[in-house]
Amino acid sequence: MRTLETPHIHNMKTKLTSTLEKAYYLEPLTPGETGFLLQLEDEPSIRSLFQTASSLREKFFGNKIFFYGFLYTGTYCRNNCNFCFYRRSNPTPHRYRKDLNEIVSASLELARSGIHLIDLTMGEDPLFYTEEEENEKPTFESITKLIAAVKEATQLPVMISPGVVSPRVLDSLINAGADWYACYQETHNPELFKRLRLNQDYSARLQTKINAQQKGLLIEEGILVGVGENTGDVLESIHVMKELKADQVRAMNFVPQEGTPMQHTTLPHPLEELKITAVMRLIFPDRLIPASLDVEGLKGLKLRLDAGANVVTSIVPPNQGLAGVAQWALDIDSSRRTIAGIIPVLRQCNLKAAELPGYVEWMTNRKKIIMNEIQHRETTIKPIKEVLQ
Ligand code: SAM
Ligand code: MD0
Ligand code: SF4
Repeated sequence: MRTLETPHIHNMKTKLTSTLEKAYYLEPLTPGETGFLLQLEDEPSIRSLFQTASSLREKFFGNKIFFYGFLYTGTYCRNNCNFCFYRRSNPTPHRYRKDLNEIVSASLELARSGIHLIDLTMGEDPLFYTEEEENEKPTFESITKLIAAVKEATQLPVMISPGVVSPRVLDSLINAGADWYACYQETHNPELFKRLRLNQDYSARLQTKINAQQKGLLIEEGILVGVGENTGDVLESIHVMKELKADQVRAMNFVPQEGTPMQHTTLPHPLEELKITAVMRLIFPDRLIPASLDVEGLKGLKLRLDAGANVVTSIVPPNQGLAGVAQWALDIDSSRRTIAGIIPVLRQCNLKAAELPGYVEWMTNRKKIIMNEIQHRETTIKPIKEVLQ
């Protein structure tokens, strides 16, 4: 039979099939193979990548999806990250500090709607640090009280995203009942980091995650996509995430923000985040990988689930003056960032909401695995170049 397929296309297809097969049977991929997948451009190949990612999710998690409620408790920040709407120098955002009662009642609303975890996220509010330095009061007291109150009211797992904090603060967060520490490096290229997170210390940020993990918190690591990285940088990030043994890993496409130095940056192609998400599922088949509503809202959910994500994040209760991060308003007050909004999309994907005990059981098992693994780990993470030598 005659075929129009050139030898080059034929080789590509063979390479794709064998790489995806390897991943499906849980054989580790080389950086070359991972880079090849990240650079796929034609639709049929990307579709095959997504199918393998979804099959791996099914292998490890069945058809069950987890839900995270998101509460941006305060939008004041001492930092000046170039990509962030809430950077100190931006006069545009509405700044607020929600009080304990408001957050507890929003948490209860989320809990009643059926979410599995409450993510308490905040800017690095200058008030937290003034307390620490000037009064030597128990640091981050307002946050620890908030964690304890939310836990008591909802009995749900709590994730906390306070930015870089000291070991002493981590201890207080744990004592208050935090289960997860989320802190995204954005990139694992220290030069690019410097340009994104102005005047912040690359190593201190990474070290806080290692400290949190050693103290028994589950950790989330993430990258920002479309901020000047290349495929090598993404490979480096995947390598560090592997070494770090992060329990939840994510990629989010950059959303340019009004009033920031990066407001005119060209938008990344929507497929970029999705390809990285799918590749993460291949490399980290047993981990949690978010489909965030904070980038494209509800309309972007199906594709993220198709790419192998298994947690819907950034579910925000409507009409309470609570903001998103990358999308401060999108789909919030129209009640589309809710479980009721999500369920029809899940149905289209043949997926279902997990039960809470299933989520708690995953966390318990993962804690056991990680405690065992990190006992035998070196405390410094070497760049991929050194590992490959
Ligand atoms: N202030 C804490 C910190 O920086 O770790 C926690 C909140 S921070 C706003 C959470 C994450 O949102 C950032 O690490 C970044 O990955 C993501 N993010 C912020 N601005 C974004 C944007 N414009 N587009 C996409 N993601 C963004
Ligand atoms: C999200 N807006 O899940 C949230 C945020 C912080 N832990 C998470 C980036 O998309
Ligand atoms: Fe502050 Fe976090 Fe935004 Fe950076 S990303 S400016 S630390 S809120």
